[in-house]
Amino acid sequence: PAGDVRVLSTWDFGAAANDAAFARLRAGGTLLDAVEAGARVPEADPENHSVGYGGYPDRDGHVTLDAVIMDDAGAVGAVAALEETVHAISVARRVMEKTPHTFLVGEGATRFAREQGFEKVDLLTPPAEQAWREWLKTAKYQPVANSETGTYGTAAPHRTPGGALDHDTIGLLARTADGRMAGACTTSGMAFKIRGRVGDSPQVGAGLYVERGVGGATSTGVGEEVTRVAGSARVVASMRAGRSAQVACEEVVRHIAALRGDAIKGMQVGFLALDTKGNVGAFCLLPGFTYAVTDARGTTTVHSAPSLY
Ligand code: SD4
Repeated sequence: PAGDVRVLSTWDFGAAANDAAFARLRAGGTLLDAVEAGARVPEADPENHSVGYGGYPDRDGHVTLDAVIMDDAGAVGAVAALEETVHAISVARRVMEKTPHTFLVGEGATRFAREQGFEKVDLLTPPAEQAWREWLKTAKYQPVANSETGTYGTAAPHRTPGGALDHDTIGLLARTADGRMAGACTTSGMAFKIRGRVGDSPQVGAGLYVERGVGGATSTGVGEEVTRVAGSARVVASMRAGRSAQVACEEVVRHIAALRGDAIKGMQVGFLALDTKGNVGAFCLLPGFTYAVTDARGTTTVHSAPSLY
């Protein structure tokens, strides 16, 4: 039931991230501690090719990371095009806590990470390098739903050894029993993107938005389609206007579909929302968007959120 402590996040790997976030709350951590701990799980996982270490590189072979963290009291920190650092979410948090700014990018963000003591790590793992070299043979930009490899990549969606589709970005939303909330979003962005490309994920209002007394939203999929409409801010605005978390997600997906028509054929965009009472919303363009919900009773993974098509 709604009303208790609840953590919500995108894709299958969200379950492990939720568990880490939930454990952090249980141990007395703050909401920011919790969403940071959750985001760090896929960031450190070399098997996850769309977040952090092991992420697919840009078209020049550099793994570049985007992340944002925020709470409902106006605390915000973000990084984009961060390199050679595993935990982009933690660097984002340092931007929030240690600087007067909300957003650092590129070389400056990477230098700031070093100043803050984050270890320099080569993020390009052999499998990710191999996938990039494969991609270079055709260098074709063709978005494919639910597949980070296929997104701007090769024809066939990549599958993990377990057979699961190799999914995207993690967005997390967490809520305590008093209705307070925080969120985090972290990604290596589109596989084989143009160097310098920044998606929706690190942008407040696009990849993530949290508002006190209303709720939060986060997105995954082709970031350009979310950025274009300030997607997560729009979901929260719809909730503020009285729509449920579910209807708010549906409304924004429908808005994108109506706005973009054939231009987004075959592309995935998905939103998750959590209101201050703990109600969950999830909606996407195409079938196949998975998410995980954790509360005191445990974690439930929903393998296919309702979709427009
Ligand atoms: C981005 N939304 O950079 C992120 C990554 C993602 O499918 O979810 N890709 O556009």
